[in-house]
Amino acid sequence: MTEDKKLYICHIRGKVKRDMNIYVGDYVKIKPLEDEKAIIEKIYPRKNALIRPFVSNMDNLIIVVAPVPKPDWLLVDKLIVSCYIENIRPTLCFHKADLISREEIKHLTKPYEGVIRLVQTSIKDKSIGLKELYEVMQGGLSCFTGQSAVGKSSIINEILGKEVMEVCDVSPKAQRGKNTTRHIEIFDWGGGRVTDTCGFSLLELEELPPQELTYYYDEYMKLMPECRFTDCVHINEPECAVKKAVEEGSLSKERYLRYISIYNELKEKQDEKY
Ligand SMILES: Nc1nc2c(ncn2[C@@H]2O[C@H](COP(=O)(O)OP(=O)(O)OP(=O)(O)O)[C@@H](O)[C@H]2O)c(=O)[nH]1
Ligand SMILES: [Mg+2]
Ligand SMILES: [Zn+2]
Repeated sequence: MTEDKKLYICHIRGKVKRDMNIYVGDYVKIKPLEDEKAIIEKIYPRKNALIRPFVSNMDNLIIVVAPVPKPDWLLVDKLIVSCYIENIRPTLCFHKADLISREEIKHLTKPYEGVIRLVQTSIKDKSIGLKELYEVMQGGLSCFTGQSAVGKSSIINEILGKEVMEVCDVSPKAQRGKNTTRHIEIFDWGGGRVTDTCGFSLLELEELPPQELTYYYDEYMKLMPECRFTDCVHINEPECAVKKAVEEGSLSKERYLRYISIYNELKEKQDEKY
């Protein structure tokens, strides 16, 4: 799509493709041919990119969870870390908020309070949260991600006021979704651009030294000056302020246990390498 919003079906020059993978969201230089066709001649440097979802140049990543399917919080935590590594603003969107009470949602999202931006939304009960979501999405490119069947495509259709994306037609009673969305497309919604993506549940973090994981947990960084060791990773060290806060209940134990499991995953990767 050009700046004047003209659409071209593009092919990419072999040489360009060999040098660099092309992402959804890339800014490119094109050479128009006849019949709205064009050739991509160059991919401009990107400010960020993720492999899952396969999108670049994002401003917001909106991580969607819902009461059904059951939230995969490990996936959420990994996505938050990926955002911070790539300089993307994460937002946690608790969707299908019409299905459970406000108190239950508050309880479920408590570990993220004061950590990342939170919104609650529903398209069945439109009085819930859509306004806040639009505020989050102002300007730039917002990308929706999360497990299959949490309602990403339903939200995109609501934002655009028309059925641009196919939505899972059966109510997903089963815990796992059906992977209805199979392509990624960017739309203009008036306040910026937005893209739906394909649902997934497995995410391998990019290479990151395990001892650096703590830098991507704002709530741990705040306490770190109180840890006895300046390079504390909050696992086996004595006199650790993070562990103390977890024991006392002022930090979420679940999120801390997931932190340890991500740490171990990164450590294993590192050990494999050397
Ligand atoms: N109760 C309730 N159900 C919703 C809401 N939004 C979506 N759903 C239902 O959730 C199901 C899944 O919606 P989709 O929009 O297809 O989910 P998705 O996240 O795009 O799924 P994938 O494309 O497979 O990744 C559908 O049956 C929707 O009708 C909501 O606000 N409340
Ligand atoms: Mg979808
Ligand atoms: Zn510590």
